[in-house]
Amino acid sequence: MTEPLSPVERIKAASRHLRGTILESLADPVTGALREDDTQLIKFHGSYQQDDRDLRAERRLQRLEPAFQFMIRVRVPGGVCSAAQWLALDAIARTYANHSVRITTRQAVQFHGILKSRLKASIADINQSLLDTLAACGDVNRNVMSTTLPEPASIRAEITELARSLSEHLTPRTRAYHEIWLDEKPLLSTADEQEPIYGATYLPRKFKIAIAVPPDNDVDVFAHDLGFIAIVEDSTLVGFNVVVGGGMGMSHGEFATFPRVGDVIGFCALSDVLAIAEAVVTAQRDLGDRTNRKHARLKYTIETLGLDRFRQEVVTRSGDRLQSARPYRFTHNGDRYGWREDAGCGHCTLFIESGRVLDSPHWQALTALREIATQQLGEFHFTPNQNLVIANVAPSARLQVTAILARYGLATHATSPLRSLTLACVGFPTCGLAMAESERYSPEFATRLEELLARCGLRDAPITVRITGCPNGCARPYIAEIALVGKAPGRYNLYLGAAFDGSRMNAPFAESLNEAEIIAALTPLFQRYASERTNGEHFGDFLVRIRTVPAIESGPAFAHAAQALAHTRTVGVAS
Ligand code: SRM
Ligand code: SF4
Repeated sequence: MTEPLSPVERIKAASRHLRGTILESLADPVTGALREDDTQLIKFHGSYQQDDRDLRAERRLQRLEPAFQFMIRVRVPGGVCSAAQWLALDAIARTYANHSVRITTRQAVQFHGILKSRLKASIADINQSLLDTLAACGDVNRNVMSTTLPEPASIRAEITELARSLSEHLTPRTRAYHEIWLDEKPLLSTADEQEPIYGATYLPRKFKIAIAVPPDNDVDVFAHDLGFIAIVEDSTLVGFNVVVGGGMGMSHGEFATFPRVGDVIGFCALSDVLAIAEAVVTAQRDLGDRTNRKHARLKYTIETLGLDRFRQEVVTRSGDRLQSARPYRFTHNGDRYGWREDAGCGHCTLFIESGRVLDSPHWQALTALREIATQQLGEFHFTPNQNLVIANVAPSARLQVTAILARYGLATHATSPLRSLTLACVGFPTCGLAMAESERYSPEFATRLEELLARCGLRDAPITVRITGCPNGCARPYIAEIALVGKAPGRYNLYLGAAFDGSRMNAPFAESLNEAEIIAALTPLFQRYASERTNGEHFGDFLVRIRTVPAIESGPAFAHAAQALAHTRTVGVAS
């Protein structure tokens, strides 16, 4: 018996290329929410319906509907934004949203707290600035990531251009977006409207692409459905190794779900990148699981088919454009902070804790960046690690930028290497899926770890730390050396032992710990690391070498380890 399609497939199919009844939902003054089916469709337009979870209980008591509000995600391929575009984002944050701009783990930006009545104006203003939100969420290709790092500038320019081309090539062709948000005259009939790459029901699930340039793996290329690893020979970009099948999401206690690092399936020439991307996307469109959304990402398609069969599919669909993979080596993860010079310009990477740009009593980030943008002192590049580069600053403007940053309390460096390598997802109060605090807890947890490291003589140890409020993995936690994944308020599962460069996953270590228990678990490990590590050995590799955790190389092995840990706990409770 064939399984029925998942309910979202029905909604997509009936939506007339993502129109649904969004216009009617927006016009309804009785509620701050959308009609149920439209809450699915609006994701493709770059927005999520949310409610303020801090207010839920109180509003329930008052018999009010939840405090509905919307998150808007702006698509920014390669994270590149002009000063004028930043000014538009800043104005939207202060006019329609909660007075903050949130740089995401995918080099995009989000606004939170937008009321339904202000959604249309917000999206129109974003488009006015020549950015958009179409396909920032939904079952389509999402914001394409590319490194903000590599010198020389010519390679970075090529990579950024490629990110834009991939993004453009894989953007849905529906006019629904323009009709709903930008007042384009509606088509008389959508029957002839074409979605050449996606078809009427788009992809089975979200799809993500990143481009990395060794030795930096700042984009976490192995966490993506499709990754491109640049191969530079004699200072020329010749092509890319192709990575498929990465993904982070899983569900606690559901061992058929797991994170997975992608596999390198070959090399393609620069001119073949779009063809390869289309081949991978259409293979996933046709072969992905549309019956179960928890089994619908490309990583499960590959686990089901087998990597060889999937590779063959890509070869066939792309017209035989895959060659043997070429050698590459990653040595660095995360961003490189402070000023760097290249092509006669300065680029200043700022540390923005958890990507939240706002004005507070201690630092006035919105004000500082507005001043830099108003004076056109540089461009704004969002990094894959929630930070911001003031890019392409002329030598004559460098002192001005430095003075503005200092005046408003913005730092180029975090208080420790560990904090600079810490990512946290949004979590409470906006994320509907959060089980524990993440962004709001992360600074405090980093302080606890800094104190512990200092006590162990490891003050300057570069260790990757990621915190998420639930197992969906928005801060890519399963490739961090230390990860906290929310289980319940104040309780986290602890994962340890990923490779520093993001190429190997961590392993489940302990479940449902509170802060004191996490610190107690890490203390002896840091102490041993301080005295027993070899020269240059990273914490994750050390934990694997001393067999504190196994080296987890595949998704099913991760699930197996999680199951074994859960079993130990159950047996422990029973006895
Ligand atoms: Fe994410 C869902 C925030 C990057 C895996 N993610 C969500 C939602 C929309 C919650 C929801 O579905 O209701 C979160 C909105 C929170 C809020 O209030 O803003 C959310 N995800 C984020 C961001 C903002 C986290 C951040 O702190 O920066 C990131 C936005 C990226 C962007 O600009 O496009 C973000 N999400 C990621 C990543 C990391 C990445 O893409 O590199 C992942 C893991 C990689 C992957 O996709 O496998 C990720 N998000 C998920 C998942 C699990 C998907 C899965 O395969 O199981 C969900 C839940 C879902 O899709 O059902 C989710
Ligand atoms: Fe929300 Fe979970 Fe993603 Fe955090 S990891 S933003 S809690 S969905």
